[in-house]
Amino acid sequence: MLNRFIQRAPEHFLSREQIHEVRAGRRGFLAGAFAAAAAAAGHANAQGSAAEGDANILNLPAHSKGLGQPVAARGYGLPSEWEKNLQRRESPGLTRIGQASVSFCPLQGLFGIITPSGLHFERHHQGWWDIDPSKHRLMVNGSDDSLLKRPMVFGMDELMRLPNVSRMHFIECGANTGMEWGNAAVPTVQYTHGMLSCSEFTGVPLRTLLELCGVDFKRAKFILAEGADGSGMTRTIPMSLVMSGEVLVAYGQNGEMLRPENGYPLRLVVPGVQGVSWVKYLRRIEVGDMPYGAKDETIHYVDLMPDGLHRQYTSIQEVKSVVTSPSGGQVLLQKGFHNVTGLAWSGRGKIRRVDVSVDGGRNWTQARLEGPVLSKCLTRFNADFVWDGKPAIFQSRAVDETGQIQPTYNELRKVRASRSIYHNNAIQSWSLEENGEVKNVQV
Ligand SMILES: Nc1nc2c(c(=O)[nH]1)N[C@H]1C(S)=C(S)[C@@H](COP(=O)(O)O)O[C@H]1N2
Ligand SMILES: [Mo]
Repeated sequence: MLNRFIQRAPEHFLSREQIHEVRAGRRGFLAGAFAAAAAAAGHANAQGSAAEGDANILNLPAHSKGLGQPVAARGYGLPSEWEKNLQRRESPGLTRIGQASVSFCPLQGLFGIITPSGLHFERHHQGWWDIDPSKHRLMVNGSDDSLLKRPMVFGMDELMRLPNVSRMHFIECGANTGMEWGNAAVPTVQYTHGMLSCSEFTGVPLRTLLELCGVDFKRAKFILAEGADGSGMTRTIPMSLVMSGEVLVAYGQNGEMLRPENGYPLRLVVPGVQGVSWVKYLRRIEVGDMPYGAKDETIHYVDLMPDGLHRQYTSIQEVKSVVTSPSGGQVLLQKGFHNVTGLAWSGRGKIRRVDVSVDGGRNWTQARLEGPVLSKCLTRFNADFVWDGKPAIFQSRAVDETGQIQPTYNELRKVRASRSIYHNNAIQSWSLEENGEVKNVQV
């Protein structure tokens, strides 16, 4: 369809005779006779118009005639050689050093809702580490002794003996789409929306640990989470989220241990809340009775409002969606049918509905939500599009189960102006030009 396999011939129609030749070639080979294959190869030289057929199927390549690789040639499997283009990518010049930067997830090339762990976006304030799990500890304490009876220090083996749960959730950096506040700034969905990923996380509900430590839940209203890396990452999280059982002290990601880039061996999972609260290399939880006012919640991750004041503690990621394909930088090679696909999510719960427009928001049709549709998780949507060769503008607009609707840029700027960095959930537009190229635009 698009430029994922640009070398693939657009048409695959074969004549009845050609189909017969292909089948005869296979049988002939099995019988030890190569005549049919040779004839097929001869035919392949006459490769021409689409109506002639795709000659690739007429050849018997080496992999049809010899022995393949043995088992366990790779103890840990890797993607195909042909998929090398699908990579996390840095935005050059975004930060001075790579240790305080972001790598963006290639949303344009992914299917379904789960992000392969090796393509999960990365955001480090001071670089990543591969910490020895046998030496890692998690301390749970109170801001004063009356809030928590038994301060405790857990090793990984102790945590992993406790009852665990596995849940699928998205994580989105609060700064995702932050470069687009003023105008269309970056070319691809990888850079506009790629600080977004979704995994199945496994861990112990934080509530379980707090119960073990004897927390006074009537008076303890907040927790502070602290990471073990040099960034001094600390965030306040309201106890109400912890009490819901959703906040996890997680060690598992997509069936295996967390990747080092994503906080190995322990990270906090705070469903629906911006990524910065998902503290990696988690080393300490403190229970308190008021917000901590840490640096990463007072001067960073705040919203600059039209009156010049900053709004703090806007942690929930509001309803949002994006068409991931066709998207900026891709090329439609042909007129006719194209599947339009994308992702929708909300920090407030499930996605109720996604509408898609192909004319810049004048007309909308309801997209198909592909299951499962889970709370605070990515939801995949699909819609049909038949391209007549004329320009088009793709948009998607999500509605969540609380009735929140994703705003247009005009609607969002009326409330938030355009000098913010964080929490941009506006409708994204991709313009399809007559030559098939797709570009980032704002309408
Ligand atoms: N210890 C620690 N935790 C951290 C960070 C960090 O730099 N150090 N970055 C935060 C930010 S801003 C985000 S968006 C998420 C990114 O998680 P990821 O790197 O697994 O995608 O981790 C958060 N947790
Ligand atoms: Mo972030």
